[in-house]
Amino acid sequence: RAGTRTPQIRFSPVSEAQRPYLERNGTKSSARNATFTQASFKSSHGGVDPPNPTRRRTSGVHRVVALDVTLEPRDVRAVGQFGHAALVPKDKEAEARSRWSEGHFNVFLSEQIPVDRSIPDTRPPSCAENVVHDDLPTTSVIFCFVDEVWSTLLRSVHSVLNRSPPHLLKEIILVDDCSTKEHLKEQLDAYVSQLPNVRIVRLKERQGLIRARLAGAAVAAGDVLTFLDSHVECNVGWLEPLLERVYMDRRKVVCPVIEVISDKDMSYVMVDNFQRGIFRWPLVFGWSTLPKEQIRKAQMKDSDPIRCPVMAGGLFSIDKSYFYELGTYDKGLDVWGGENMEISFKIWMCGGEIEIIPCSRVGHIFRGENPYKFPKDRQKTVERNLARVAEVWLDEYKDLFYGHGYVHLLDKSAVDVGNLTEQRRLRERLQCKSFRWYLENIYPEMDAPVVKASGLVFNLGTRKCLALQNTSLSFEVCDLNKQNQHFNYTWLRLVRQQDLCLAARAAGTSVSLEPCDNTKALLRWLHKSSNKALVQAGSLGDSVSVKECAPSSPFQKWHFTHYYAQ
Ligand code: UD2
Ligand code: MN
Repeated sequence: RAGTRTPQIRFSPVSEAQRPYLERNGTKSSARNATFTQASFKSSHGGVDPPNPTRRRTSGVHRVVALDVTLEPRDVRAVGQFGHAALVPKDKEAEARSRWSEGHFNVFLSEQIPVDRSIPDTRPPSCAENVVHDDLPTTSVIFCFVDEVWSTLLRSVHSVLNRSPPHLLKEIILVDDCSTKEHLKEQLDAYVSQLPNVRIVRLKERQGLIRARLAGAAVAAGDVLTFLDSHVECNVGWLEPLLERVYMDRRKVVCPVIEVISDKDMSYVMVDNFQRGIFRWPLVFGWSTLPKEQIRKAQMKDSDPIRCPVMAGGLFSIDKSYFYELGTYDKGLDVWGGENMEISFKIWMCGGEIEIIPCSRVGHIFRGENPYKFPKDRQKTVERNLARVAEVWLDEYKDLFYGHGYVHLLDKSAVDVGNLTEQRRLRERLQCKSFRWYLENIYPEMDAPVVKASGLVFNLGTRKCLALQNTSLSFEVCDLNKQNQHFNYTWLRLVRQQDLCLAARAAGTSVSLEPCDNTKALLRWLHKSSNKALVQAGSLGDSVSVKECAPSSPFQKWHFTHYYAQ
């Protein structure tokens, strides 16, 4: 049975291979002998004090070990060696194309490239001055995967084995999230049994990446958990700088710079400096360059840690006990998506920090599509995850999330976001700060007005303003000093004064006032001339009643005093 043959490992066991390398180059011994004063420590750590000696017994420090057995690759002429682009031979193009969908990247080429290929050391030169402590915590590296391409999975594992100091690598845990190809399970078992400290956890049912990671964490023995996607290549010296930050403060959650392994030619591509993880509405992750002003003010070097409002999600190290203290992930998140927002908000709002460490670099294959199946509808799954995050963490800002295209999620009869009691209780127990605090302190560049418009609501026909008298609506001479003329126009398009909102029952009736309720469509008023929508929502007429839309009528035209967003 050809399909079940165990692939041969073509290199010597890693720990053996590393030892001669270390002795040959003397890296380890000279590093250990180096001594550093407090002052020199501070200057090489971006002004950060050394760890508190009363809290930890601190030993010396050493320069990051540039451990990499692949620096002298077995086969210098191999396809994709040194992270170079690989080329599909003309006569294999059809095959390469047809195999693309197995992983949504060039699976054919991945198989040609050695699982232990060498890649360029892309660390900024100033990383050479960085030092780390001799007694760093150990880590368990957790890869969860479902139907991952074999060659890529192995390359990920080997990159960790080949480029991590063995004494810091407690183990590698592979969590198989119920992959569907049976014969690959046997193959993987056989292959892995020959590798040092690599174990497999098999899930009986598909759990999704969130709960799969938790299954890995549950059996991890290291001090620190390091999560990685299953199609990565860890670069030279990637691990120590991450562990160093966690060692300095266990509430630091740290990410390597995520570089790009091309999905087309498998080349290793370096990314720009000073990139940080951010989000845009409605909770969409993105990258953005640090504001220049900030770089200049802080006199930042390209090797200094970068504070990140949110993490990409896939690659990070976190102190294990801190991960549990934070309540890990929301276990109600399914399959894929949103968990990076959840853990990011939780970390910042509950006293932690997220950093990208430029001296730690890991390549990742960014794929255009998920190569695995979603048990339920993909879009609905991701939306539901995000709604859970918004409901627990966003406070009054959740209107921005729903208002940016997710209004339909408010229809509780159509969408079941599940029970959130436990998550809300956790937030209370940890005494986490507000989302407003997070925006003001961690991500002040984010444009997040809580309402779209506010102030007086001026009517162009009557040249008067809306006013609330007792519980009915009337026109009054505009007066900024009168609180009963002040309204908000919310992200969900409600016109609201405190708890009362304007309602459009039916054409021909007067506008009624009802308790505000984001789920009620008849409370939504659209501004600007989107005719179709206007007709649906009705409009305010001259006696504050609802009429058919007449776009040219000044009595149907309104202005708020302030507009914060379109
Ligand atoms: C990014 C993250 C990813 C995750 C995701 C949002 C990076 C580089 N990647 O998407 O880690 O945070 O955003 O959720 O930051 N997997 C399972 N079971 C599943 C689905 C996925 O084990 O049901 C595995 C998958 O094999 C892979 C990992 O989870 O190893 C992440 O999935 P992805 O690579 O499809 O996510 P990606 O990189 O598009
Ligand atoms: Mn990925």
